[in-house]
Order: sequence, then structure tokens, then C-alpha cells
Amino acid sequence: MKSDREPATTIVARASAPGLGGVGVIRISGSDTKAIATALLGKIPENRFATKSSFFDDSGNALDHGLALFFLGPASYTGEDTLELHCHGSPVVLDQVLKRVLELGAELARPGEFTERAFLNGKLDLAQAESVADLINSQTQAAAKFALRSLSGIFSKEIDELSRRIETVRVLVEATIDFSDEPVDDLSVDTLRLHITEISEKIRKILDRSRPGLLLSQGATIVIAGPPNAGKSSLLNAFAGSEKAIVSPHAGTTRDLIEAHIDLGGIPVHMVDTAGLRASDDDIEAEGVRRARETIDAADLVLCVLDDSDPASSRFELHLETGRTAKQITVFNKSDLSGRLIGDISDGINAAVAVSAKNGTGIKQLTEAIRTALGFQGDDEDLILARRRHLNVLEQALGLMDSASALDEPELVAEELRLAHRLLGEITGVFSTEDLLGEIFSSFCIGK
Ligand SMILES: Nc1nc2c(ncn2[C@@H]2O[C@H](COP(=O)(O)OP(=O)(O)O)[C@@H](O)[C@H]2O)c(=O)[nH]1
Ligand SMILES: [Mg+2]
Repeated sequence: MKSDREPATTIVARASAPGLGGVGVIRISGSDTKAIATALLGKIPENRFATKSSFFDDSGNALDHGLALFFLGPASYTGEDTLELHCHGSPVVLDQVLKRVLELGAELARPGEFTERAFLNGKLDLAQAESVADLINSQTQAAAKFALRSLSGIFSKEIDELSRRIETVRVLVEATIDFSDEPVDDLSVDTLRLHITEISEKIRKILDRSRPGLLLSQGATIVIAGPPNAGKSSLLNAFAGSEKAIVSPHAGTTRDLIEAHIDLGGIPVHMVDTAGLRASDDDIEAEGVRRARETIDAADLVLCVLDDSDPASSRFELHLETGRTAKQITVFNKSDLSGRLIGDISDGINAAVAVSAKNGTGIKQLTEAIRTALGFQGDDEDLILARRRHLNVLEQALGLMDSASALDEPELVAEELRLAHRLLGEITGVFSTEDLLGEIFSSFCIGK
């Protein structure tokens, strides 16, 4: 799908969101940009200066008046000549101007095609290009902040450093192969193992900072489960800050899955309230229980809510009741009734927090416990906003280092190092396939 267009084609798209707006932006990029500017504006605007201009149709009538911004390539976002037209933000006006640019020979851009060109022209590496989409899609301030950091190249730089490190060791190993007749003093097996252990350590550290970052970009799914009447729906409402779910003293009230999207201290969370887990003769409730069990499988974390004032409820155990093991925090609810002190009561093995969903007390401590359980610590200043693809590469590279450290033959070690080096290159796009690029850029919005 990528190579069906000549790179010389000039592309155009609306860069601002659809609908009405004060200003609407149309963006043009490619080798015909100057010619299009001449026909549309009657001139090529001065490089990098906001120029007031009319946008003319083929008979010389103005379609709109606005600002034109010309960027002479390669000093532009895409690396090509580009033109931005700031029109009045009316869909009708924008449509007319867009049609005119198409008449002048441009083609409609595919999703992400401007950024794809920026990548192909070496303006951004692949991880940075992905962070453009992550920034646009970010749902919380924290996600936006870390996407911007990746865009500025912080993550790519670490991957490049790691790559260079692997490359250096690989060169050392290959030297021992080439000169195997002579003793090579500076690379004993022990030294080589040490190098590999250090590389593994580095990869592990990047992974530790990336895993929570994945939740920042993709959001975490948290399922509220437990016995009937424990206060699960009340807890969802306390987090959502509104009466999302019906709360009632009747057991079996919640049947459908009830979902809320919340910003949990910067983590975009998809929180799901479920039917109380019990055997039921009621078909609808039984279906609700079945769905509750199913969502637990998809959860990043389960909040197992118990009624602390009810001894039967306190004996409930999630894995016994569902046959499933999930990362969980036990929430002792109704502490206002049981008299338990509100707050974190984790014992080092099991995470547990005492709250009162009804009064909204303990929610802050529970939020903290959730952040910890999801791998966030303290200020998290050095998190990496990773994608699943990056984690997969890093995990595979770690696997290769593990097997390399178990090998004695330098030829075999060199091969593992070569593979790991190549894999890391996939993160920044030093090595990439058409399929991978197609997959990444097609998920962008049009005009970016
Ligand atoms: N005293 C007290 N009552 C609560 C608390 N949380 C929930 N309840 C009550 O317990 C009952 C069941 O609550 P609900 O949220 O519907 O429980 P669910 O069945 O687990 O969803 C309702 O009458 C709530 O008002 C709490 O923290 N303290
Ligand atoms: Mg409920």
C-alpha cells in the first residue's frame, strides 16, 4: 500500500479537525507546491513568513482570504516544500480550497502521509514519528508530556546508545573470530559475559520504564469485582465523580458491565464495574456474572471489593470464586461501618486498602496503591511512553542476550548480537519493512 505513489507526488489534506472552527488549516507538501502557490495565491509567499493572501479559483475569484505560510524544503516538517493555508474554519470554504488544490494537481494525502514523508526524508526517526500520533491521541496531561519527550528524541537516543553498545561488543567478538589463530587478550570469555550482562541490565532498565509508559499511551483497564452488595458500584461512582452506576441495597442490582473513563493521577483508566460474583438462578444475573469473569481476563488490575462490615463478604477470594488469577488489590469497603482505619493496609505480599466508597474516604490512598500496582513510582520523571511494538522488540532483544550469555562459541554469540542490533534498529526505523511502516502510519489521522 505504501509504494503505490510516486514520492514526487504533491499531497494535500485538511490539517485541522473536521467541523466548524475559527480557523481551518490546509496543508500541501511536495515538489509542485511552488507552482500550486503561484496559481492559488498569485505568488510564492516569502519563506517562513505569515503572508496575508487571497485564495483564488481558476477564474481569479477569491474563494477565501487568510494566511499563507510557505516552508522551503528541506527545512520543513516533511523535508519537502510545504504550504499551509489558514482559511476561515468553515467546512464549505475548506472544501472549496481543497478542491482547487486538487485541480492544480495535488493528490489527497493518506492518513499519516505527511509524517511518513518526514520519516522517509530523515526529519524524524520511527519512534519519534509514532510519538507524533501518541501526542495527538494523548488522553491525559502526563501522556502528552511523555509523548512530547519521545518526540524530542529522548527515547530514540537511549535506543541508539544501546544499539551502539551492542555493535561495539559485536565488533570485539567478530575480531576474535577473524584472528582466531592468534590469542586475543582483550576479550576473554569472562569479559564478554560481563559486557553481555551489562547490556541485558540496560535493556531491563529501559523495559522497566517502558511498561508503565505503555499504560500511559494505551490506557489501563481496571475491573471492579467482588461479592454482591460490597459497594462495587459505589466505588466506581466515587472514582468517576458521578452516579454512573445504580447503587442499591439489593444484591444483584448491577448486571451489565458499567464503564467509566477516568484520569487516575495521569493514567488514562478504563474502569469497569461488574455484577457481584455469586451463583444465581436468574438468567440475566448469571449472564452478568459470566461477563464479569470474562472482563477479569482483560484487566491490567482487579479491585476486589469486600464489605468489611460483613464477615461472609470478607472471606471472599477472587481466584476461588472465578478460577482466575489476576493482579489485584483487595479493597476493604464500608470501613465507616467496620471501624477499620482508612488507608493502605498492604502487608508486603498482598496489596490492600481500607476505604469508604460511600463517604469517599480512602480513595486517594487507593489511587496511590493502584499507581504502584501498575508499576508507577514516585515522580516517574524518566518514564518512556512506549508502544507494544517497542516492548516486544526490547523483550526479544533481552531473550537474545540471555541466550548469548549461555553460549561459548564466538560465532554464535556474534550472531545473537547481530540479531539484537537489528531488532533495536526496528524501533527507530533504521531497519523497517513496508508492512511495518504501513501499519504505523495508517493509524494516524489525515493531515498529519
Ligand atoms: N456504610 C456504607 N455503605 C456503603 C458503602 N459503599 C456502599 N454502601 C452501600 O452498600 C449497598 C450496596 O452498594 P453497591 O455499590 O450497590 O454495591 P455492589 O452491589 O457491590 O455494586 C448500598 O446500599 C450502598 O449505599 C460504604 O462505604 N459505607
Ligand atoms: Mg453494583
